[in-house]
Amino acid sequence: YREATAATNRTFPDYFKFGIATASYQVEGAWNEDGKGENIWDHLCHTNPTFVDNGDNGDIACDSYHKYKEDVGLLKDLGVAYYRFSLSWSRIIPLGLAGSPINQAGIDYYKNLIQELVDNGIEPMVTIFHWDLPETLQEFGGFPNPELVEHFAYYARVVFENFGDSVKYWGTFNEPLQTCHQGYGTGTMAPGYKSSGLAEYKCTHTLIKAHARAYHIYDEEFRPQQQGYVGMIPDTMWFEPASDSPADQEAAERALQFNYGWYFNAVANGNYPSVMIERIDERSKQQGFETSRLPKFTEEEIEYIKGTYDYVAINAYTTAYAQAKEETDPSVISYESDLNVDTFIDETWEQSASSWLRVVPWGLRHLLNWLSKTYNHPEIFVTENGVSDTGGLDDDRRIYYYQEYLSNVLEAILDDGVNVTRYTAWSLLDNFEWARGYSEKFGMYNVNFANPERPRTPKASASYYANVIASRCLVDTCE
Ligand code: GBH
Repeated sequence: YREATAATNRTFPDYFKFGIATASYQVEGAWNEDGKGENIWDHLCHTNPTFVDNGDNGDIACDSYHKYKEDVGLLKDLGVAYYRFSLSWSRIIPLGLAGSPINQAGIDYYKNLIQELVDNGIEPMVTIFHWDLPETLQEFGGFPNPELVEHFAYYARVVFENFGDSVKYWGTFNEPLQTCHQGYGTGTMAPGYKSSGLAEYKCTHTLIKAHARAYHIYDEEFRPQQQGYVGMIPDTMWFEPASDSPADQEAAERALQFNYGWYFNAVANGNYPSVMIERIDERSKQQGFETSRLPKFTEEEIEYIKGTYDYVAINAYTTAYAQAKEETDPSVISYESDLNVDTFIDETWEQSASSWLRVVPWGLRHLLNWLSKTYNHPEIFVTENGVSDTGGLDDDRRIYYYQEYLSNVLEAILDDGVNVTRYTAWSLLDNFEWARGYSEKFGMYNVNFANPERPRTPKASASYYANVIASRCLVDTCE
């Protein structure tokens, strides 16, 4: 199919699993059917239609709520070992509140989907939260309100109880960086709050405690019977030092810590990265705060949070250069100035349909090596990786992207000794790409959003991926 290079003509080890992902709000539709409650994306799209390009919303999306059997058929055609999808909190608990009523129809929908997967030999990998917070919880303040820990604990228990016999791989939070930084910092995602350097730190503080709480609930109440695995699913781009200078090297490491380490250092070691604590404490003091803008975990909390993961996950799409810069005005209150790193890209890197996403395959290999080194050689799952275009079935550039990124995964495994055991493509279907609506396409299957039946059509990348999975090889012939 494509010319073999040194990297691409070797095979993936037998234990290695290929999967593909979606998320509830992006594909399900049925936004108010069968008792589902409103979530923050329903609310945002309906009350502020200019927030999303073209006034798009997820009311119908891919209609996977009704077409899940067909979706499982597509997964079967691909030959994936597992399907990573997320649960809609407000479909299961319409108000979201701890102790509030459970919607049986919502439970049934996911039971049916899981059964259909199991019947077809596809393992379910379930994300508990992928950004669609019940609107009622947002009215109570959302993630910056510490009460959210209790609401999430209630929700987590309900899903472990109902689905845990069949689900062995759980992810608590998808890309918590986006939930907090974009949701409550830059305001570019629902609920759209702009409180950089303030609410976003409180958001993260609550979210990490909620994660740890769910992990312990699983550990104590469900793991003995269910024998599954629980992790968090953070994301970062790779930050490549702009030069060999110690200042640029340090800037790149600091950027990784402010993005990935903000979440995963807490999960692994019980606290925020020391570079975050030092910088934000110091800047807060200069700014006249009595206590740091970065909340503190107590010793007890640190012990409780430390080690709450059974695998290390990474959503990774792209790369930027990182460069040291002069300290900006110390009075500025924002995450960006707390971090204080210049980032830029190489304009020759291939573009996608997403402004933030350049095609930089080698970045993934660097990132996997960094994760392995930073977190003591754990088992690593790539939980999302993929590329957007503006549409069309002959998606040649998507095939190129997958081949080259997977080739770097293979080199990380075979040449660098990184223990990557899973790779998850984003995404099965063209879907609701958040603030970009339906304009950016990530799917291996095209969805015709103009047709009420939402027909799916395989793109060339679907048959490429099916071939890779069947042969465990990225080119026509492997050695
Ligand atoms: C993931 O986010 C999500 O998990 C998934 O739901 C999504 O569909 C997929 O990837 C594709 O985007 O607008 O300049 O502020 C990927 C990581 C990082 C992508 C933040 C959007 C916002 C850039 N995201 N980014 S900007």
